Amino acid sequence: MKVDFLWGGAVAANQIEGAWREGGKGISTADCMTRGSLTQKRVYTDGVLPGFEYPSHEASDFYHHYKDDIRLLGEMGFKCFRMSIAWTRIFPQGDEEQPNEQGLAFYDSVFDECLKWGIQPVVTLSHFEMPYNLVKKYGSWLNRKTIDFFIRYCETVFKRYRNKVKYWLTFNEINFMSFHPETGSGLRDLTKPQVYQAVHHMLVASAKVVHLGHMINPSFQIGMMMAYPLSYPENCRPENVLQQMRDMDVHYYYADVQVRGAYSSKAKKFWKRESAAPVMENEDPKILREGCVDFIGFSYYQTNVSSVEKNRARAEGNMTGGIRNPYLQKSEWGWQIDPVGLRIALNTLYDRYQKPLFIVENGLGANDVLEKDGSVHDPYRIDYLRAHIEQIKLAVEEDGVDLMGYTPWGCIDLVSAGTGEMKKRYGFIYVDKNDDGTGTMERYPKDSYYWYKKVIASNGEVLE
Ligand code: BGP
Repeated sequence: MKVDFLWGGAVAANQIEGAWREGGKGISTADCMTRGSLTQKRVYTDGVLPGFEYPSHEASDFYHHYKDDIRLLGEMGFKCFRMSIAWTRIFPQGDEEQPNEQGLAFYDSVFDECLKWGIQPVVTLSHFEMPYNLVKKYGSWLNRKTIDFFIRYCETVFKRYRNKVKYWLTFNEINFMSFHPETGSGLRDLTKPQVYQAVHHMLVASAKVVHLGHMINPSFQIGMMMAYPLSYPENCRPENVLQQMRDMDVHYYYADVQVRGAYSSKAKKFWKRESAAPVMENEDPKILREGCVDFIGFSYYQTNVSSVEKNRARAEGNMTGGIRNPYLQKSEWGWQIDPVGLRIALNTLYDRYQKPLFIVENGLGANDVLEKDGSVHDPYRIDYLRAHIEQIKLAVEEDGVDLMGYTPWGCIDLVSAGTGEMKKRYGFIYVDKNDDGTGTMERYPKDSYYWYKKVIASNGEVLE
């Protein structure tokens, strides 16, 4: 791997910070998401209501533990740390003229701590949350005004952290953001035209932010972030191959704009077929053209199967489920594990866009056990990550893919976005916090912590 390969891990503010009302923070959409489970969906309530459990309110309490947490990451040898800024710490209501200094000061300290350990922050500007007030008062991304509020927030943090942060991502998993309540847009039950409209506003916002960031600091590297649920045709039946192409087109819709700076001809056909063309301003094509990203960040957890056949067995997955693949094992939460698929994903994305790639999420959610002596034995996680890193190396070294870095998801245990559970753990670092609210919040390195430390130290050579 390249000498400057960015080995690290990833988290998101609403899933790790807690302290939902401290430091002047406002209520975010993520603060209104209840706890769920594999069988019970999380609910987005109309504000924070009595009688509901909201896991983001305390989460893993990174807000009060960040120094120790970053020290543990530093001791593991992290080169980078992907995290997000909670928009509501900077603009609590979203529509203020002036930012909240306490929120800005908090992230100053977090970044300083990272830099002290030689860790580059990789910062997501919007990870599954936004000020609740913007949803209530303006209608979230359906309203073009939200673009301006987002720009004001991004300009504030770009200027403030211009010498501390080099790597930025605009919207987390933008291809899921507008459709699923757990992704924080606060929008539900949208019609097709509304979906395209909200997405258009987000794409314009993303492009404007990329352009602005480059003006503020030309050495900023600003990427997009998509979930990449690669799908395979069920077999060589041409209709299934065509279906696979159609299933992937849904995801390329976003990346095509963010990487190439314009909607594809196919996207325009979608609008026509569905009578759902978004309303655009005259300047929008120019904005999109001038706001192309520097790199492509993506999450990769599992693959799906595409088929026109009915009644296929189903599998769970990241936001969307899919058809069961008989060749693959599943995680405890039913996600299909496919390391070779990651090599295919890297090749496919690189062939299509010829831009540097960054795997900003990957990992295994599992129910870990904290032993009496403080150890956590997670060989399944090591196996999962090892198999994926082997495929990454093949993609880079054998296939020539340009890959910037790798940040496995939830490097410190945190709240699951999909289910709101703590027990669905991804971390190298165990957080003693249970779904029933018990636990000391103490941190414990798992076996995978010591394993990944060796992986980083050897730049991916030692995987045993
Ligand atoms: C992605 C999100 C993350 C994260 C991850 C794992 O969709 O970007 O925020 O949570 O998936 O999903 P889950 O938490 O549902 O296991």
